Amino acid sequence: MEPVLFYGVPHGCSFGSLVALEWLGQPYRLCRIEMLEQLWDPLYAKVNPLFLTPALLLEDGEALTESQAILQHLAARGRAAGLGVVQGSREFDRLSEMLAYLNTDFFAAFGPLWTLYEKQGLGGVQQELLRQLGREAVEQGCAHLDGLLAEREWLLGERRSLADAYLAGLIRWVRYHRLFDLEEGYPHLARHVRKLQDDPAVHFAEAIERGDWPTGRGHFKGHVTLQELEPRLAA
Ligand SMILES: N[C@@H](CCC(=O)N[C@@H](CS)C(=O)NCC(=O)O)C(=O)O
Repeated sequence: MEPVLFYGVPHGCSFGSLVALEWLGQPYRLCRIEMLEQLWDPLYAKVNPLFLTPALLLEDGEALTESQAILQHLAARGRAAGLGVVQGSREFDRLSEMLAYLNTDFFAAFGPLWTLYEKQGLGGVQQELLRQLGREAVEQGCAHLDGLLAEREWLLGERRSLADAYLAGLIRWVRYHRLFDLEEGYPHLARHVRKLQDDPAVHFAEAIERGDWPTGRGHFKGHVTLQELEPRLAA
């Protein structure tokens, strides 16, 4: 069977891997994980014992976890789609560098805001502090990305890479947490986000998250449940 991406809803960072699969243009399936469910199916431990999404089930039944590893893996498969990078090349290093930045510093900037979203019973001062810490960290990240995009069409230069796909997922959290309008302080980043939002793969990923069943470019072969996948999961 084709590789299967386990993607999480709502608002998962797996969005970037969904976009990447559409850009790649090779057959794949999806398995939907409702992240707000109190107890995830214990079977998911065979996919990721940390109970996090995304994860990519490979053809041989091994699961690959961590967005950065999944996106690097997809990039290695993506030569025909113009997304491939050869390990050891400067392009590969730049992709690793950008994915690492997005997956650590930029992702973590939203941490206080997710804590605020998830934790019950916080006092007003605690809530205010978390919001302020999150907002400041995200502002810093957006300023960095805006500076890069002032001189480039895409995050890595003149052509798109899977770092842009990953950013398409994370940057939605600015609006979700009602932080600020990108158009006001970060015009280059805002331009980039508008371009990504017009991308058919981004429309496809949004439709998948909403629960519609779009066809995409024809490489998406449908959903499969965790139970259906059980015989394929490595022990
Ligand atoms: N380092 C991991 C982090 C993955 C992660 O935090 N995933 C979140 C969604 S963005 C998740 O699955 N959360 C499940 C939960 O909070 O229960 C990666 O980059 O893939």
